[in-house]
Amino acid sequence: MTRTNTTDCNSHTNDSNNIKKLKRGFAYKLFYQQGVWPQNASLNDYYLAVSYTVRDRMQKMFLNSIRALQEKDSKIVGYLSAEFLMGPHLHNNLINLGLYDQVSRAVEESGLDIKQIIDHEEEPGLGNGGLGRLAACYLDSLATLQIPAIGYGIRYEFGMFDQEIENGWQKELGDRWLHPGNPWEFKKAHMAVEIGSGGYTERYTDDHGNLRVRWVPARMVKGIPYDTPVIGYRVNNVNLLRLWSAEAPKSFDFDDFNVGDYQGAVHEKIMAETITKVLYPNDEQFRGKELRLLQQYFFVSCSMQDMVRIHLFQFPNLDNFPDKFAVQLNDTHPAIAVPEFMRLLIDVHHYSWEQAWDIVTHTFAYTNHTLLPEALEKWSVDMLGRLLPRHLEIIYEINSRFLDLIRIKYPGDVDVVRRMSIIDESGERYVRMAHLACIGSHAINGVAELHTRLLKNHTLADFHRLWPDKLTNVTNGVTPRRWMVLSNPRLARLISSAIGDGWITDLYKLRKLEPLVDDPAFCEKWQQVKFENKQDICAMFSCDCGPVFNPYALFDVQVKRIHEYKRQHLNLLHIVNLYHRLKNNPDLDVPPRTFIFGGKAAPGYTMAKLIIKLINSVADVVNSDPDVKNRLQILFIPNFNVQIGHMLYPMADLSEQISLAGKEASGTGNMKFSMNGALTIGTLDGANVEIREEVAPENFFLFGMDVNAVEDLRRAGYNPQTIYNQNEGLKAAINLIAMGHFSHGDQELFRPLIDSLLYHDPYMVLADYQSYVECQQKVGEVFQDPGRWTKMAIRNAARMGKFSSDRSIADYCRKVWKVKPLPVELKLQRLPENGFKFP
Ligand code: GL9
Repeated sequence: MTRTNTTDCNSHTNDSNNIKKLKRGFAYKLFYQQGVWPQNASLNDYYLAVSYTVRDRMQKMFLNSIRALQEKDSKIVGYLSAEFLMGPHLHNNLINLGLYDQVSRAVEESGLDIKQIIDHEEEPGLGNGGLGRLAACYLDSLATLQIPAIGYGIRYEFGMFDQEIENGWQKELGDRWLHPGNPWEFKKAHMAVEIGSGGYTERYTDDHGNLRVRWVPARMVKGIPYDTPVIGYRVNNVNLLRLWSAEAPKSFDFDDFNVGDYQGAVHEKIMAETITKVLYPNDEQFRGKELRLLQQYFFVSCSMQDMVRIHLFQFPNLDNFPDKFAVQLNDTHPAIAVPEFMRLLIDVHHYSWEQAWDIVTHTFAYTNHTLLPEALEKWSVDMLGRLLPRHLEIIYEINSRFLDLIRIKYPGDVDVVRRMSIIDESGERYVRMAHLACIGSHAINGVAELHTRLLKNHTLADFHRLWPDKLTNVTNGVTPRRWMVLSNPRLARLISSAIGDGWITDLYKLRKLEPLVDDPAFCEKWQQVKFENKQDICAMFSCDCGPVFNPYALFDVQVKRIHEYKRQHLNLLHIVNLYHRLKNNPDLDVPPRTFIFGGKAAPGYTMAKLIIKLINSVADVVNSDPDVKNRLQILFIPNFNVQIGHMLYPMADLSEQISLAGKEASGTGNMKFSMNGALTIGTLDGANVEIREEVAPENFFLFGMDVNAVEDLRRAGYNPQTIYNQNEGLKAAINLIAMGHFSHGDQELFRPLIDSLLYHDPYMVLADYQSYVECQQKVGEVFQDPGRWTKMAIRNAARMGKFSSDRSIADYCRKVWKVKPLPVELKLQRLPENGFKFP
């Protein structure tokens, strides 16, 4: 597991030698690559010079990794994901390479500030939230566990929008992450592939008299791969993130240009390039947009063609493809890979249907990430047939063969046929992508125990009954490299000084912290770390005008996408209730609290945007009210992203995981908070259930209904108004909002939200309200006993072993992919003195 044969060495002379080389490297890159003198260089120039220098240090490992793959014929994981929310690269690469200290010294000796340079990086926000960030954590663990892998995705020109808050409302701005230049990617123009769309299919007889089908697309675009090396922690393995960008094929320009239609040529070019222009900012709300389907097909076809090419480089045919590649479908976004691979095998490589189906179903596995019915992807049959006529034919054939199987298995049961069909025929006809993914995969998994159970019993119950062994659980995890070592250096240092640094690659070792709850000196240091982390953020937000945050307060944090099922408004109702009580009773014995929110709302999700407005409106009133000064503060941090997450998880005392039970598939923020010593207030939802199991019930603030209670209440007929009428505290809080207390008397502004709560309350906010408020009361009491709180916090962190993405990836390797590590040796150390002799 440790890096072999590197030039890294702890000896002092080697250190100063390396620092000298690094400094020369910066100067060289600045001069030759950026082409500027130091006195004319911008911060961006320095950032690029440092990054290119670091990137060079990775090349040796990268090339050796490729050679190892070619020499030892080992299996590769192809992780297909429409989103990879990688976060900033420079800092992470420094940590994984073990170069952080040396580079920061070299930077410092060059007269620069490493923090400034690291913070300058524009993060690649190529994901919406949990799903995309999970893919990024998995790439880190794959490399660290020395599993050969390629992450395949889309190189969106505009990633997740930047969020600004204007007059309390969310405003979206385009994310121009590529604008300053991306030093981490390599364009591989020579590996371009061609992707078709539209057109028609035709039957023909080949030279051997075989009847075949071919697709004649109406349009072609080129897919260009951009490779970003993904480096493991202190190992030589470097994996690949290969993102595809769409370009018009050259022929377009030339043909049209020659006939004089310059504008037409440009138009075609623009149309082709829109495919990878922008990330859809939808949060679990499916919208059947044509461009989105094109994006999915584009990156999937590029990736499958790429894997086929890699395979045929080594083998004469595709018979043994599933021995060489395990392909994971990260949600249904890449599910079109099933008919696409069938098409490649049958139409291009001339396999029979049965042979092709055998290869396909041994290749793919599918992860489901949501139970929300409104999130399940279903494409209109008409649209899919128009864009991908051959794929629709193949889907029909898959479906017809599958339904034959069902009819044999369940004779006479027409209802099960209707339910399991890939085609939804209840109204306008749709292709259900989850069914396609299930049928085309050899393994299906949910992302937390509870989620998998609900998939088995509800969403995918028919499939589970048909194939009882196919559906398994792999609980999500997050990488402790980024989410502890990088983001919380104070805590990482404290932990390593107490138990050594083995925990970084074996998070179960954190267990060794447990006995230290009885070591007062250690507990005090633990508190000090948390306090300093809180001070950092207070320093950032202190100014003459705005509120100054009190680092002694309880930092109560909810950061995640804004969505009604995540119930940011439940949190708000508690805040308004607390404010109301403090106003009426200044002697109320509660600790000072700072409530922190962060998160983006999908631009078309009106209710989520209104919730943001409400948070900011309540903040305005509360923060400027002298009656609660220093006792109650609210902060909405704009533009929550990976970078801001680095700051927020380490300074939280309390982690809000308050979704309605049965709605959050897993959650991963919940894990990041606990690892960093925050206590959780949460429902029995997603991975909260397992977190509570690990940390023990007495170290977890549980409230609210469980899935059974939710189900019972819904069956019995849920009426939120009854609860409103019977609960004085709740009534007071809702009335304050409804009467315009936070909207300058405007009683209309928040009416849609209030009406939704009073007359529908789809996520049962009111039903869980009292339990939540009482639980928050308990939180406050425990916080007033710092000794007790600290012990609970240490126990939380100590028992987070299970939630390392290393454990998740080890599970996938064993249960799903059947792949083994391939340790990479550094055979090729440096370039030969006299250069290569080219073959
Ligand atoms: C999600 C689930 O909602 C989360 O509960 C889960 O932790 C992650 C990762 O498995 O996947 N599914 C999903 O569509 N999103 C998730 O976060 N949404 C976004 O990524 C915005």
